[in-house]
Amino acid sequence: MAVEPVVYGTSERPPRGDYARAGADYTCPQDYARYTEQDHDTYRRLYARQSALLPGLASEAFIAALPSLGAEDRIPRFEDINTRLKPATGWEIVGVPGLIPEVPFFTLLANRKFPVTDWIRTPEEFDYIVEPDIFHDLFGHVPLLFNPVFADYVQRYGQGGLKADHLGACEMLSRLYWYTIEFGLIREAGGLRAYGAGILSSSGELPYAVQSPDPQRLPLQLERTMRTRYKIDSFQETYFVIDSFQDLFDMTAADFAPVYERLRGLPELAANASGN
Ligand code: HBI
Ligand code: FE
Repeated sequence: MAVEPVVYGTSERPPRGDYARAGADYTCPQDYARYTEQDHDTYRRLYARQSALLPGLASEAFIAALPSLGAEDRIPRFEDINTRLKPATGWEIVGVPGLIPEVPFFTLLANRKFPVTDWIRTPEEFDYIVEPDIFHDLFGHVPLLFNPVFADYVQRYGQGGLKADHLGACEMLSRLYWYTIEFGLIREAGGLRAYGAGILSSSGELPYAVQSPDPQRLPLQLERTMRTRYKIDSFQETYFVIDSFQDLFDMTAADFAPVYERLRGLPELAANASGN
Protein backbone atom coordinates (compact mmCIF):
# COMPACT_ATOMS: atom_id res chain seq x y z
CA MET A 1 0.00 0.00 0.00
CA ALA A 2 1.51 3.29 -1.03
CA VAL A 3 1.66 5.67 1.89
CA GLU A 4 1.49 9.44 1.83
CA PRO A 5 5.00 10.94 1.94
CA VAL A 6 5.50 13.28 4.89
CA VAL A 7 7.83 16.23 4.84
CA TYR A 8 9.04 17.34 8.26
CA GLY A 9 10.45 20.80 8.75
CA THR A 10 12.11 20.91 5.35
CA SER A 11 11.48 23.11 2.28
CA GLU A 12 8.82 22.23 -0.28
CA ARG A 13 11.28 19.85 -1.88
CA PRO A 14 9.54 16.48 -2.38
CA PRO A 15 10.84 13.90 0.10
CA ARG A 16 13.83 11.91 -1.13
CA GLY A 17 12.65 8.49 -0.17
CA ASP A 18 10.60 6.07 -2.25
CA TYR A 19 7.47 5.97 -0.12
CA ALA A 20 5.72 3.80 -2.69
CA ARG A 21 7.88 0.89 -1.47
CA ALA A 22 6.75 1.31 2.14
CA GLY A 23 4.08 -0.80 3.79
CA ALA A 24 1.19 0.38 5.95
CA ASP A 25 3.59 0.68 8.89
CA TYR A 26 5.89 2.83 6.71
CA THR A 27 8.68 0.26 6.79
CA CYS A 28 10.44 -1.06 3.68
CA PRO A 29 13.17 -3.68 3.24
CA GLN A 30 16.74 -2.39 2.75
CA ASP A 31 17.30 -2.90 -0.96
CA TYR A 32 21.06 -3.36 -0.67
CA ALA A 33 21.58 -3.80 -4.41
CA ARG A 34 20.39 -0.24 -5.00
CA TYR A 35 23.45 1.30 -3.36
CA THR A 36 26.09 2.48 -5.83
CA GLU A 37 29.85 2.45 -5.27
CA GLN A 38 29.49 6.22 -4.80
CA ASP A 39 26.97 5.61 -1.99
CA HIS A 40 29.36 3.18 -0.26
CA ASP A 41 32.22 5.64 -0.69
CA THR A 42 30.11 8.46 0.82
CA TYR A 43 29.33 6.28 3.85
CA ARG A 44 33.01 5.29 4.21
CA ARG A 45 34.16 8.95 4.09
CA LEU A 46 31.45 10.12 6.53
CA TYR A 47 32.27 7.30 8.94
CA ALA A 48 36.04 7.97 8.78
CA ARG A 49 35.64 11.71 9.38
CA GLN A 50 33.09 11.42 12.17
CA SER A 51 34.71 8.56 14.10
CA ALA A 52 38.01 10.51 14.19
CA LEU A 53 36.21 13.39 15.94
CA LEU A 54 34.70 11.31 18.77
CA PRO A 55 37.42 11.07 21.46
CA GLY A 56 36.80 13.66 24.19
CA LEU A 57 33.54 14.79 22.59
CA ALA A 58 31.25 11.73 22.35
CA SER A 59 29.80 9.77 25.26
CA GLU A 60 32.08 6.88 26.26
CA ALA A 61 29.04 4.58 26.04
CA PHE A 62 28.58 5.63 22.40
CA ILE A 63 32.26 5.13 21.53
CA ALA A 64 32.19 1.67 23.13
CA ALA A 65 29.10 0.65 21.14
CA LEU A 66 30.07 2.11 17.75
CA PRO A 67 31.95 -1.01 16.52
CA SER A 68 28.64 -2.90 16.80
CA LEU A 69 27.62 -1.22 13.53
CA GLY A 70 30.10 -3.53 11.79
CA ALA A 71 31.16 -2.34 8.31
CA GLU A 72 33.06 0.97 8.22
CA ASP A 73 34.01 1.01 4.54
CA ARG A 74 30.57 0.23 3.11
CA ILE A 75 26.94 0.76 4.05
CA PRO A 76 26.16 -1.96 6.62
CA ARG A 77 23.40 -4.47 6.02
CA PHE A 78 20.52 -3.96 8.49
CA GLU A 79 20.12 -7.70 9.01
CA ASP A 80 23.82 -7.93 9.90
CA ILE A 81 23.45 -5.27 12.61
CA ASN A 82 20.26 -6.95 13.85
CA THR A 83 22.10 -10.23 14.49
CA ARG A 84 24.02 -8.29 17.18
CA LEU A 85 21.34 -5.80 18.28
CA LYS A 86 18.47 -8.21 18.93
CA PRO A 87 20.40 -10.33 21.44
CA ALA A 88 21.87 -7.18 23.07
CA THR A 89 18.70 -5.22 23.90
CA GLY A 90 15.82 -6.78 21.96
CA TRP A 91 15.85 -3.91 19.44
CA GLU A 92 15.98 -4.25 15.69
CA ILE A 93 16.41 -1.66 12.96
CA VAL A 94 13.89 -1.51 10.12
CA GLY A 95 14.15 0.36 6.82
CA VAL A 96 11.99 3.40 6.11
CA PRO A 97 12.01 5.75 3.09
CA GLY A 98 12.63 8.76 5.35
CA LEU A 99 10.73 10.74 7.96
CA ILE A 100 7.38 9.15 8.81
CA PRO A 101 4.32 10.48 10.66
CA GLU A 102 4.42 10.69 14.45
CA VAL A 103 2.08 7.80 15.27
CA PRO A 104 3.76 5.18 13.01
CA PHE A 105 7.09 6.44 14.39
CA PHE A 106 6.02 6.10 18.01
CA THR A 107 4.49 2.70 17.27
CA LEU A 108 7.77 1.38 15.89
CA LEU A 109 9.74 2.66 18.91
CA ALA A 110 7.19 1.20 21.33
CA ASN A 111 7.83 -2.18 19.65
CA ARG A 112 11.64 -1.84 19.85
CA LYS A 113 11.94 -1.24 16.12
CA PHE A 114 14.10 1.73 15.15
CA PRO A 115 13.32 3.26 11.73
CA VAL A 116 16.47 3.78 9.67
CA THR A 117 16.29 5.79 6.45
CA ASP A 118 17.42 3.60 3.56
CA TRP A 119 19.08 6.21 1.28
CA ILE A 120 22.33 8.17 1.67
CA ARG A 121 23.10 11.81 0.89
CA THR A 122 24.88 12.82 -2.31
CA PRO A 123 28.58 13.79 -2.21
CA GLU A 124 27.47 17.44 -2.66
CA GLU A 125 25.55 17.16 0.66
CA PHE A 126 28.57 15.70 2.43
CA ASP A 127 28.72 18.45 5.05
CA TYR A 128 25.05 19.07 5.64
CA ILE A 129 21.69 17.57 4.87
CA VAL A 130 18.35 18.72 6.23
CA GLU A 131 16.52 15.38 6.26
CA PRO A 132 18.01 12.48 8.20
CA ASP A 133 19.73 10.00 5.87
CA ILE A 134 21.11 6.51 6.58
CA PHE A 135 24.35 7.92 8.02
CA HIS A 136 22.51 10.11 10.55
CA ASP A 137 20.26 7.23 11.59
CA LEU A 138 22.85 4.44 11.65
CA PHE A 139 25.88 6.31 13.00
CA GLY A 140 23.88 8.72 15.19
CA HIS A 141 21.07 6.64 16.62
CA VAL A 142 21.88 2.92 16.45
CA PRO A 143 25.03 2.49 18.63
CA LEU A 144 23.28 3.62 21.85
CA LEU A 145 20.45 1.17 21.22
CA PHE A 146 23.05 -1.38 22.33
CA ASN A 147 23.06 0.32 25.75
CA PRO A 148 20.33 -1.39 27.82
CA VAL A 149 19.26 1.64 29.86
CA PHE A 150 19.17 4.02 26.91
CA ALA A 151 17.39 1.36 24.83
CA ASP A 152 14.69 1.13 27.52
CA TYR A 153 14.33 4.93 27.48
CA VAL A 154 13.75 5.00 23.73
CA GLN A 155 11.06 2.34 23.96
CA ARG A 156 9.40 4.19 26.85
CA TYR A 157 9.57 7.36 24.77
CA GLY A 158 7.67 5.56 21.99
CA GLN A 159 5.01 4.38 24.45
CA GLY A 160 4.74 7.92 25.81
CA GLY A 161 4.37 9.23 22.28
CA LEU A 162 1.29 7.09 21.66
CA LYS A 163 -0.27 8.46 24.87
CA ALA A 164 0.75 12.02 23.95
CA ASP A 165 -0.98 11.65 20.61
CA HIS A 166 -4.27 10.96 22.41
CA LEU A 167 -3.69 14.05 24.57
CA GLY A 168 -2.74 16.34 21.68
CA ALA A 169 0.70 16.75 23.27
CA CYS A 170 2.96 15.53 20.43
CA GLU A 171 4.65 18.91 19.98
CA MET A 172 5.61 19.05 23.68
CA LEU A 173 6.83 15.47 23.69
CA SER A 174 8.79 15.94 20.45
CA ARG A 175 10.84 18.61 22.27
CA LEU A 176 11.89 15.96 24.78
CA TYR A 177 12.97 13.75 21.84
CA TRP A 178 14.81 16.64 20.26
CA TYR A 179 16.67 17.67 23.42
CA THR A 180 17.62 14.13 24.46
CA ILE A 181 17.71 11.50 21.68
CA GLU A 182 18.71 14.04 19.01
CA PHE A 183 20.70 16.74 20.84
CA GLY A 184 21.35 15.50 24.37
CA LEU A 185 24.53 16.10 26.39
CA ILE A 186 25.71 13.98 29.31
CA ARG A 187 28.18 14.68 32.14
CA GLU A 188 30.61 11.76 32.35
CA ALA A 189 33.74 11.17 34.43
CA GLY A 190 35.84 12.74 31.67
CA GLY A 191 33.59 15.80 31.44
CA LEU A 192 30.76 16.98 29.19
CA ARG A 193 30.02 14.65 26.27
CA ALA A 194 27.40 14.32 23.50
CA TYR A 195 24.94 11.43 23.33
CA GLY A 196 22.33 12.92 20.93
CA ALA A 197 22.33 11.51 17.39
CA GLY A 198 22.00 14.89 15.70
CA ILE A 199 25.21 16.03 17.39
CA LEU A 200 27.11 12.73 17.05
CA SER A 201 26.49 12.56 13.29
CA SER A 202 27.47 16.19 12.62
CA SER A 203 31.10 17.22 12.06
CA GLY A 204 30.32 20.82 12.98
CA GLU A 205 27.86 20.49 15.80
CA LEU A 206 29.82 17.85 17.78
CA PRO A 207 32.67 20.20 18.81
CA TYR A 208 30.26 23.15 19.01
CA ALA A 209 27.75 21.49 21.36
CA VAL A 210 30.44 20.20 23.73
CA GLN A 211 33.03 23.02 23.65
CA SER A 212 31.57 26.31 22.38
CA PRO A 213 30.87 29.04 24.98
CA ASP A 214 27.98 30.36 22.82
CA PRO A 215 25.04 28.01 23.54
CA GLN A 216 23.51 27.77 27.00
CA ARG A 217 23.56 24.39 28.70
CA LEU A 218 20.86 23.63 31.26
CA PRO A 219 20.13 20.59 33.38
CA LEU A 220 17.46 18.46 31.70
CA GLN A 221 14.20 19.30 33.44
CA LEU A 222 11.02 17.85 32.00
CA GLU A 223 8.84 20.98 32.02
CA ARG A 224 11.57 23.44 31.03
CA THR A 225 12.64 21.16 28.20
CA MET A 226 9.12 20.52 26.92
CA ARG A 227 8.42 24.27 26.83
CA THR A 228 11.56 25.09 24.85
CA ARG A 229 11.27 25.35 21.07
CA TYR A 230 14.13 23.84 19.08
CA LYS A 231 15.95 24.78 15.89
CA ILE A 232 15.43 22.63 12.80
CA ASP A 233 18.18 23.82 10.47
CA SER A 234 20.89 25.38 12.61
CA PHE A 235 22.97 24.49 15.66
CA GLN A 236 20.95 24.49 18.86
CA GLU A 237 21.06 27.59 21.11
CA THR A 238 20.24 25.54 24.20
CA TYR A 239 21.43 22.04 25.13
CA PHE A 240 20.06 20.04 28.04
CA VAL A 241 22.45 17.98 30.17
CA ILE A 242 21.85 14.72 32.05
CA ASP A 243 24.10 12.99 34.58
CA SER A 244 23.29 9.43 33.49
CA PHE A 245 21.01 7.42 31.22
CA GLN A 246 19.43 6.03 34.38
CA ASP A 247 18.41 9.56 35.40
CA LEU A 248 16.92 10.05 31.93
CA PHE A 249 15.00 6.79 32.18
CA ASP A 250 13.77 7.52 35.72
CA MET A 251 12.60 10.99 34.67
CA THR A 252 10.22 9.47 32.17
CA ALA A 253 8.73 7.02 34.66
CA ALA A 254 6.06 9.54 35.69
CA ASP A 255 2.77 9.89 33.84
CA PHE A 256 3.15 12.99 31.66
CA ALA A 257 -0.56 13.88 31.52
CA PRO A 258 -0.44 16.29 34.49
CA VAL A 259 2.76 17.81 33.10
CA TYR A 260 1.03 18.49 29.77
CA GLU A 261 -1.89 20.09 31.63
CA ARG A 262 0.44 22.42 33.56
CA LEU A 263 2.37 23.31 30.40
CA ARG A 264 -0.76 24.11 28.40
CA GLY A 265 -1.25 27.16 30.59
CA LEU A 266 2.36 28.38 30.23
CA PRO A 267 3.94 30.25 27.31
CA GLU A 268 6.46 28.39 25.13
CA LEU A 269 10.08 29.45 25.45
CA ALA A 270 12.32 30.50 22.57
CA ALA A 271 15.23 28.18 21.82
CA ASN A 272 17.60 30.74 23.37
CA ALA A 273 15.43 31.71 26.37
CA SER A 274 17.77 32.31 29.31
CA GLY A 275 17.84 30.74 32.71
CA ASN A 276 16.11 27.73 34.14
N1 HBI B 1 10.60 9.61 11.31
N2 HBI B 1 12.02 8.15 10.19
C1 HBI B 1 11.81 9.04 11.19
N3 HBI B 1 12.82 9.36 12.04
C2 HBI B 1 12.64 10.24 13.05
O1 HBI B 1 13.57 10.51 13.83
C3 HBI B 1 11.38 10.86 13.20
C4 HBI B 1 10.36 10.50 12.31
N4 HBI B 1 9.13 11.07 12.42
C5 HBI B 1 8.80 11.98 13.49
C6 HBI B 1 9.98 12.37 14.31
N5 HBI B 1 11.16 11.77 14.18
C7 HBI B 1 9.86 13.49 15.29
O2 HBI B 1 8.62 14.16 15.15
C8 HBI B 1 10.01 13.07 16.71
O3 HBI B 1 10.08 14.24 17.46
C9 HBI B 1 8.86 12.27 17.17
FE1 FE C 1 17.43 11.48 14.25
